[in-house]
Amino acid sequence: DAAVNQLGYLPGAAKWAVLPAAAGGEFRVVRAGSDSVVLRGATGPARRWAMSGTEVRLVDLSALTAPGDYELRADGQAPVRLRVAPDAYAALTAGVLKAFYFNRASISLDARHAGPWARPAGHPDTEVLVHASAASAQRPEGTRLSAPKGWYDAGDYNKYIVNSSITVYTLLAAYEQFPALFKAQHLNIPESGNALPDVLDEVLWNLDWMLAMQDPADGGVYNKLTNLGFDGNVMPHQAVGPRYVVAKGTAAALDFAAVMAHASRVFKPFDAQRPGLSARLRDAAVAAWQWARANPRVVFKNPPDVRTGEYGDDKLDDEFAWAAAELFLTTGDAAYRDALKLEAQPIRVPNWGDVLGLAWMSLAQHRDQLAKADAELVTRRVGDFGRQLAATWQGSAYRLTMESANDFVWGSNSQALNQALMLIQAYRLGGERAQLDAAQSVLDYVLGRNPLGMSYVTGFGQRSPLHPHHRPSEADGVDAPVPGFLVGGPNPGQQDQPHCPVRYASKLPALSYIDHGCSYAANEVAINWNAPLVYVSAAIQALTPP
Ligand code: 9MR
Repeated sequence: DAAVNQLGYLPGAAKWAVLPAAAGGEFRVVRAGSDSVVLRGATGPARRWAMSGTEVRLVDLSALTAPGDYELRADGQAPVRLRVAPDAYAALTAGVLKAFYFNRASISLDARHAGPWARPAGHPDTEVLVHASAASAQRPEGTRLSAPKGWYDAGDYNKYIVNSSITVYTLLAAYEQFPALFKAQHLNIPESGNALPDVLDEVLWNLDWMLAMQDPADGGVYNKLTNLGFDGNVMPHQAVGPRYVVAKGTAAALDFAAVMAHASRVFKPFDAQRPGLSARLRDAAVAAWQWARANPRVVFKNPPDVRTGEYGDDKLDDEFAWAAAELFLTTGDAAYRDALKLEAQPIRVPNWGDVLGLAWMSLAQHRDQLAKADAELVTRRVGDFGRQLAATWQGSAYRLTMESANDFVWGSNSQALNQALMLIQAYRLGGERAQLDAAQSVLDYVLGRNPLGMSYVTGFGQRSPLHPHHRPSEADGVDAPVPGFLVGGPNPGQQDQPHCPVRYASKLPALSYIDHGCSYAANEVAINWNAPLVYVSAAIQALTPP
């Protein structure tokens, strides 16, 4: 049957639907519940999409601009619901941001804010042990420190600096670029109604934890706060094993420096509400940077007794460049501009282990602070990258930027969304419509315009994951999963096999998915996957012409 964005489309948006090859001939769009045809045309030619191995036909429904509920009909196909609405993604942006609240450590979620997903507090993290790998003169092995709050990383209950960093950056960048949208938003979190926009309150919950992960003695930053092994399927308050801070590292210090420098700028206008916060964030950034300069190759590897997520990364050039870019923009100190070596830096789609794209993104946002030649370089490089991604989209049988098997990694949905994020940076510079339309197609893809006909966001869309790999969703006794979480998505790596007793139906990149709680390789949730969905959903809502 036809695959469409299950949350609908904005009136002025590009609107693509995908039909099976069998649906050659005419398509019709009718008003829901009637036979009155409002749009008709020929379906596109059948083309094979290598990512799913299937032949598909595209349909361009962009001419459908009047808000309303419709049905898409084609010969031999069941009718599919289609919605056009000026607020198509408002609930999504809020819901996907609210998921961060649902993943908060160290706080009980009460029914007023969490509804059926209310739960007792877990992980106070006020008595965290110093692991042997993190021991120092001032903090010997086995002594305790306090590092409460923060978000659980994913389906597990651990907190990782590297992954928190790209997550916080992406959320703060969404606010920085689209402040009006977020200022008008009401998330119904405990801080709602205070002087800060809800998104900033939510981010502060994690920033407070991150700050506590810095050793005040030397500016170094611990990689993670974790149990020794993953917990079983229990609720947070039942997961009471000892917690450790584990090894400082260069990637953690640089990611931390970048995020703190960025946050220092974003929170600056709120100095009256949070006296001293902006300066404190900046100072934390500088101290972490200095530690990294003195310790430039401390690559993190799990110590033998620690078996939780590693987020190991032995390529550190991108982290250096990102931190330098953010510190330059925050302090104006030319030494950071020199350390950045901008001309030599390539541009790529960002992910937790490759943060270079985030440097380009911040530099593009603050072109006015750059020397003329740098500003031109940024405009050209970001624009070219956007054009390249848009060209891939244009040539794709599925109208998607995900055209390489290499895109279907662990967390492929976030790879798609980070492609969209880069497209949007380019669109903001040059206003080339194909870049916005390509980003829209990515949003469509994660919301149902995909070969499985799945919206990959819990609680959103007609068919969405019911069994995400997310301990609270599995252990809370509520049928519906905790809402607003994007699952990782198709991943032919299938690293959860054979541990997960359920088999995948296919090894093809875009089909390699199962909606099962055991599937940590395709059906887990994670903060760094939700964040670019917040960003893209907000950006599309804010940027699409009416
Ligand atoms: O998102 C991470 C992915 O890029 C890695 O390939 C994978 C294996 O190392 O780990 C993923 O991150 C997981 C983390 O290690 C622990 N918490 C859950 C994360 C999402 O699955």
